[in-house]
Amino acid sequence: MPTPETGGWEWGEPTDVDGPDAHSGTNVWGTVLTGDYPNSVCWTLDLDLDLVVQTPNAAVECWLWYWTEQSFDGCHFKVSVDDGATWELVTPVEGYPQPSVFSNNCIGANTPSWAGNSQGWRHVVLPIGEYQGETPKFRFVFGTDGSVVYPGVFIDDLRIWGLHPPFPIGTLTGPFAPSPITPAGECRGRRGQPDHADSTVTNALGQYTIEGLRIGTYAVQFRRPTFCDSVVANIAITENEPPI
Ligand SMILES: [Ca+2]
Repeated sequence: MPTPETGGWEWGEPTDVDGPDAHSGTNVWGTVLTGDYPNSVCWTLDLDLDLVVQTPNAAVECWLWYWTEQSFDGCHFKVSVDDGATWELVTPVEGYPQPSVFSNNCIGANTPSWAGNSQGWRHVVLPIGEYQGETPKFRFVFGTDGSVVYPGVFIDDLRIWGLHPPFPIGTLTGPFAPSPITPAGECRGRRGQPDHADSTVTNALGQYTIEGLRIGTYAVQFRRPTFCDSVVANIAITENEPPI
């Protein structure tokens, strides 16, 4: 896993008597591990995994402990899908406890955030399924105003679900042969219907297209619905290049 960009965040064992022990193990990510956070800071904790969001139920899950000045110091979670040029706020399943925080450092007016006192560790789930197919960067943002400080924000046991290494995609397409003695290419799968979830038949006597296939070599079986014979062909799917 790549080393995160930390801003002012610290990794280690928290020792502030007013702060938490780790949710599990010994170490956490925290704003300041030994005491209160400073005034007027904008700290970002970035994670760039270079992985693709694969499923609609993909999510970031973690445990959070926070104690901040309720309306003026806080933290939230953002995603960038344009290599860090812009960042979008991600809302946790249970929502942010403070709908309006304004630190004037990182956190602009009326921004939902984790702020106030969490009263212990809280389990947080951040849905990222809407970024399916994207390769997002992740960021915890922590901002404070010019006065009044508290122990801060602590993150532990972070997991991310539904990511996948990027892989190139190809398309299988070809003609449905009208000749009854030419089974290859007439149809794919059973009863002339391609069985891939993303496949479409544009014309029963025309072309078929199966999109979203990972590149590689596949054994493809062609079968006609009223005949017992079939043909198996090894077909290479190349990136964005129809193989046949
Ligand atoms: Ca403050």
